[in-house]
Amino acid sequence: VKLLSAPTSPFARKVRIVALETGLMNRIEIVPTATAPLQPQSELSRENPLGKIPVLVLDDGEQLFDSLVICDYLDSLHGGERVIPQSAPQRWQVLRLHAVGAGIGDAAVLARYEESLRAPSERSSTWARAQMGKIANALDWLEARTATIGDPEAVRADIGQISVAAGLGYVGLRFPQFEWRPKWAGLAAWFDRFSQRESMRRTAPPAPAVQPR
Ligand SMILES: N[C@@H](CCC(=O)N[C@@H](CS)C(=O)NCC(=O)O)C(=O)O
Repeated sequence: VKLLSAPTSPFARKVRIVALETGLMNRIEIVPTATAPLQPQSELSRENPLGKIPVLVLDDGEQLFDSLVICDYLDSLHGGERVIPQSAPQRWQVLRLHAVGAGIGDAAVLARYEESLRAPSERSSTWARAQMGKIANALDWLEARTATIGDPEAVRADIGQISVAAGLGYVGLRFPQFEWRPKWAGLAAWFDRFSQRESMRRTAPPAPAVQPR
């Protein structure tokens, strides 16, 4: 199968982490794919009508998206403990945690697009600030529940942990000036430990190029 992906996408990273955690990575060919958020008729829209990555293209040509659907599919292909728990109440708790991590990713991607894709005259700092406010709220929510996010060194990571880690990694990559660690120190400690996992180290996004002054 082929994974249409980009090294900096938090959603594609989540899928790659799941593939590594479940031993499926060697069955997946990574296809670097550019997105074009301002061009709804991009080539990518033939694979996913929403024009977004990640997309998993199966051997019969069928496309799977979005990232949670891909993770659920991959989770059905291995015989080990599930990344997405099958039974309540863990299932709802883990999927809710997943939603918070994915929401951090969504807000950060929207704020990033506002800064990097719009013409300066069209940019809204109010919009970007609101997205960063949502991220701050999510960090508050997570900080209050750090003890229940789950053991960062557990043999089997779950999709909630993976989603939160991918979201936090993206915030650090795109908004280094948003110094979240001192304020949300419990979460930062959890993230540092989770980041030691091999699946996290092997999917770490490339460091951004130093901006010329
Ligand atoms: N809900 C989607 C979100 C995917 C997403 O937002 N991907 C971004 C890259 S990080 C993208 O492809 N953006 C292109 C666009 O918005 O046109 C998922 O979980 O897969």
